[in-house]
Amino acid sequence: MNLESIKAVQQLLSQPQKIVIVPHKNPDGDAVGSTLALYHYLINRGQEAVVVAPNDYPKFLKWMPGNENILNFEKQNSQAKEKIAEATVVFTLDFNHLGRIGQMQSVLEDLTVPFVMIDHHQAPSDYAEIMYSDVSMTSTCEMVYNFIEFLGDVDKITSEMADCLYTGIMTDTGSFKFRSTTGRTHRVVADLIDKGAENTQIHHRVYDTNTPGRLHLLGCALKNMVIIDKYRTAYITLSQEELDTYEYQKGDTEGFVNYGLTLEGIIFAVIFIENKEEGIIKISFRSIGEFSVNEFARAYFEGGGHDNAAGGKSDRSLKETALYFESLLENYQDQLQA
Ligand SMILES: [Mn+2]
Repeated sequence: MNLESIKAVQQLLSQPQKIVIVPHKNPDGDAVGSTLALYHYLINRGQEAVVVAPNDYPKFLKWMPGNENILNFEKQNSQAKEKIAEATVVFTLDFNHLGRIGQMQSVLEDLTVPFVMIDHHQAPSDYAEIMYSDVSMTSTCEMVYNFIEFLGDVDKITSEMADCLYTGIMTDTGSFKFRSTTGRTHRVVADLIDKGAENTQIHHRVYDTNTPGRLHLLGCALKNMVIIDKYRTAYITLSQEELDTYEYQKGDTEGFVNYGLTLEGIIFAVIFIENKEEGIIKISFRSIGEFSVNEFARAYFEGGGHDNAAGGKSDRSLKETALYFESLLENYQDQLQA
């Protein structure tokens, strides 16, 4: 974050503001953790602040301190709209394009108040007056830690904030193993533990939350896995019928895509999940090393994300999508073949 932006934030926060903090739609651990940590920080500074999430998120994220104060734009629509209408500043966290917030997009686009973006995804759009955008960062949570440090307030990080920030760094780094993880990341995490983050509890609360249905769905997903050794690729399909059979709940397929990468020699893993209600196939891409799934998702599946983790979608049927995907691999044989 450059000096000019830091000064601009300091200027904003030197006055009492009504602040709305927004994560992306289908918020993950990093989105919920970063918005709640910032929420606590701003409240502790004497600001009025509220987190408005575009929609609901999984139960394994609902233990975080301050969770009960998050407004769900879908379920508490009039209350959320009221808060947004009163806002004097909007913080958007863990996304960089207003298309990522679903029905909240048009409401936020109508605002004329300053926006502050804190985000680590590629290709930010230019809706925010103040931008802290850095694709080298593991997570928005690590950036919120930095943001608080830029403002000279690291000593004001409470155990509640530490719990939230730890969660987002942990989930966005696959428990500190993804390429973006640096020595600095570990120093931040170490400091968060010193400040009271309950690391063992957090791992347990986020990861040890399987239902029998989810484990059976995982079994089905693994059985469906197609391995294409030639291109060091593995992909999974899940049909709506299979999801229904195992009483799919929102968030149940989280992390399934990563199983492909646990196979020796596989560097590209994908999951295709049928969504009958939206009439699309939702896709997650993961890679190890140089192969950019961000570029792949952008080129063929109306998506994007990071170099090693991206999302996308398809309007074709599940079967056709998988066949189309397979046909694309030979375009990348120089990168995918061993
Ligand atoms: Mn993130």
